[in-house]
Amino acid sequence: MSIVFYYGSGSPYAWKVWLALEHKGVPFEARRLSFDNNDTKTPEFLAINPRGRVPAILDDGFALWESSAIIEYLEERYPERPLLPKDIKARAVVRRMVNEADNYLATASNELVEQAVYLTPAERDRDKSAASKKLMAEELDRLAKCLTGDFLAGELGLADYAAYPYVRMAQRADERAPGFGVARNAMPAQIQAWLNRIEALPYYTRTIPPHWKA
Ligand SMILES: N[C@@H](CCC(=O)N[C@@H](CS)C(=O)NCC(=O)O)C(=O)O
Repeated sequence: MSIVFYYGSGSPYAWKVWLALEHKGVPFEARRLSFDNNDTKTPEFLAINPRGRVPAILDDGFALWESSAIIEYLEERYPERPLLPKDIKARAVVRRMVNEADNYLATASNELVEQAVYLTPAERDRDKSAASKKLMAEELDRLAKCLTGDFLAGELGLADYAAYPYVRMAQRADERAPGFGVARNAMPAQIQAWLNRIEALPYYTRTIPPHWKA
């Protein structure tokens, strides 16, 4: 039986898992839950993830949530096409980068999205947004320094999938409310080239939030 992957369109946490699933090449069935319809709070879904959040997976009856835990599980359960390097120190570095993405990059990106996408123009706070843009710029500079090759930690893998959605969401914020996010051409050149490399992956288009394509 293939893995059931529960996601919400535009969730960076779910996007990370989707990219990891595609990288692994394991069969899975993606089930989209609507935030607007409160699909994450139905009794059926709460039986899978009592926190009522996506992503979550169901693998042969085993339910798991929290994006980082899901990815670590996938890596151990399906070791082919690894997401992490073999070397113990290189693995630790990737895990550190995942934590940095989930803590610092995510905070900056989520705040930008909040201002640009969820608030009305009248509710937006330029000072708050400027502070998040500054944080985002600092994080992008850190990431740019990691890009000595094509990908963040040498080979394409988890470090890239963990960071990509937050960076792309910061761009999305700018597309939705110009000036409230980070336009791609305002990002460091190395980051722009890296985004292009991720977006050239053969499975990338499948992972784009469906409502962006509508
Ligand atoms: N720490 C969680 C965060 C998951 C999360 O916050 N998901 C949001 C979407 S981005 C969600 O499902 N929200 C639904 C809700 O709050 O009702 C992870 O890494 O999986």
